Amino acid sequence: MNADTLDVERIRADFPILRREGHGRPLVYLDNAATSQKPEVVIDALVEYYTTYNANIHRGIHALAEEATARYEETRQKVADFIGAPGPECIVFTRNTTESINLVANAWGRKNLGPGDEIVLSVMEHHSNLVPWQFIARATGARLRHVDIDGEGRLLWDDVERLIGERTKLVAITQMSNVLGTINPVRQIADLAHQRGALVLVDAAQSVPHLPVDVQDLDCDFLAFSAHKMLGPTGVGVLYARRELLEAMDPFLGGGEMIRRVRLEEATWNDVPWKFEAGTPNIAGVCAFSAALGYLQELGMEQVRAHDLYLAREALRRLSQISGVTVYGPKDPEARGGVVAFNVEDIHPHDVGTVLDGHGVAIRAGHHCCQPLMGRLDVVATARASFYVYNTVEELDALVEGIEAAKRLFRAPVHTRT
Ligand code: C6P
Repeated sequence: MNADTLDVERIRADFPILRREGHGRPLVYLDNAATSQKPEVVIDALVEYYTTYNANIHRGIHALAEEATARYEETRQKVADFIGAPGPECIVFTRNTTESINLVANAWGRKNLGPGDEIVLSVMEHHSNLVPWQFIARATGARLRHVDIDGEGRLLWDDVERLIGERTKLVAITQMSNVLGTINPVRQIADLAHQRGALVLVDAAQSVPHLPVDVQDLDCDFLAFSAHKMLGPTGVGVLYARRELLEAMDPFLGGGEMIRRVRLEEATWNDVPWKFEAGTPNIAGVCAFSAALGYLQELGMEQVRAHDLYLAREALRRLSQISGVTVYGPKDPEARGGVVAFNVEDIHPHDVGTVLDGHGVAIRAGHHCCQPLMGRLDVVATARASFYVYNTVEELDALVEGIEAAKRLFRAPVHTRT
């Protein structure tokens, strides 16, 4: 697909923040893998909650509480529909992807892992899909194995086949790398893992916002993502899990809402998914997430993907024409999402980021919470531009201009006094 598929000018008008400037220039927001901006309908939905039906959920017997509960539970159904889950009971609301993965590591891992068992991860994982497994491996005696990548940042299939074996209990893998942009063959990995008796957790923090994702097509057992990367509010995460797994798992956090009956010395648990939602959740955030899902559904996830692909292709083309720029990840834009990590020869990525910021261009620079991957790429850090539905090719030109400016600034000849 070479043409743009979204009416980007119309979309941009829905995002109030895009009207502001960055250092006196039009804001060019290319840090969407960190968090996306929010359309007016989402901001309005937050205000609507607090101004018209603010109440705690599942507890009250008054009209406001009933309305808040209904809207919260409607969003659960909408999330289930968005990812093709069989029903709302498979959807647990958390704070973010990180908490969703920690929930599985604790509630499933502690019960099901022991010495000699193996958890297969990859070297491209975000810290959120590495550190929780390190905790659990230490607590249970399980062993961590890591699939390596090739020179273009794709998983080594030989490693996948070699490492997923009889001892593997879980494969936990990202569907789209937040650095390389690589889209991993999750369905094939799930088929192999299931043949060998292991479960599959998908870190979908970057994929659900950018690709059509159907958990039944992927045949995954767990899938985690965050609302804030897909036009929704911060503080709302999702864990999808197969119902029978949720039912067999012990709770993660204890407190109000997750119980059926409590005595001084013991308690029994609520039904799923509420068994995993202890305490008052982010009601406003969940209700406003509904508006974000509606917005994306109206655009169409196929079109969102096509737009990302269009920008990724254009970005790769433009960056490859700048001397001294190294781009990481697959060369084929079809094999990646709208994330482009790069370095400029002899200039620290933080300096690149600072110069770009001066041009009004917001990117991320650093290790992107992927320190092992940085080690594997043999870099300390990278710069990273990441796109979403409101970005344009003109903004890519601003990115290129900023990189050229950084090169001029940092490569200027050093004058010595004679
Ligand atoms: N990556 C980035 O700039 P949270 O913070 O829990 O919403 O998402 C964590 C997470 C997990 N997996 C992947 C693949 C991710 O990209 C992220 C978040 C951001 O790349 C912030 S570090």
